Amino acid sequence: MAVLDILVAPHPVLKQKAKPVDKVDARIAKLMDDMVETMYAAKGIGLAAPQIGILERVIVVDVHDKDEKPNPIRLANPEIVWKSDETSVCEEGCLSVPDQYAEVTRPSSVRVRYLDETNETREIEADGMLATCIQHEIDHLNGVLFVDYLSMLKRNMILRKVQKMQRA
Ligand code: K1U
Ligand code: ZN
Repeated sequence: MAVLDILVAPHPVLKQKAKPVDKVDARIAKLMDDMVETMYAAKGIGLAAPQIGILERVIVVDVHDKDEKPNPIRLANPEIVWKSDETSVCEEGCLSVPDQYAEVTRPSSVRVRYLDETNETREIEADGMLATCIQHEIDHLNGVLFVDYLSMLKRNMILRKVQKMQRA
C-alpha cells in the first residue's frame, strides 16, 4: 500500500467530474487500499480519488470511534438512490481545504448503491456522520467542495486563507 499526495484547493482537478469505473479489478482494488492508507495517514474520515489526482468514481470512508476498531468502506460508482427529507447541519472539513471548517446542511440519511472491492453491488443506509461523509465524498466526484455551499464571501475568505497558508 502507498500513501499518496492530496491535492489542495484551488487545484483544477478538484473541480472536474470523475468517470465511472467499468469494473472493480485489481487496479481499482489497489487504488482503494492506497486511498484507505492515505486517509488514515492524513487523519481523515473520508477520501475521494480526485483528491489524489485520479478522476475515477472511487471513495473510501471510515467514521469509526477512537475506541472502536477501524472499519473502512470502499465504494466505486457510489450512487444516492434515496435521501431523507429531513436535513442535518454538520461542521465539515476537507483534506483538500486544510484547517478550515464550516457548517453545511445536507439530508440526514441516505441509501447508497455502489460496487465494493470485490465488484459486488451493495447498498448501505447511512445516517449521522457516515451520511454526511459519504455525501461530501460523492460531491468530490462531481467537482464540488463543501465551500461551494457557502456564500461567495465566506468561500473566497476560506480559499484565500488556504492559498496564503500554502505559500507560507
Ligand atoms: O474528503 C475529505 O477531504 C475528507 C474529510 C471528510 C469529512 C469530514 C467532515 C465532514 C464531512 C466529510 C475529512 O476527513 S476532514 C478531517 C476530519 O477528520 C474531520 C473534520 C471535521 C469533522 C470531522 C472530521
Ligand atoms: Zn473533502
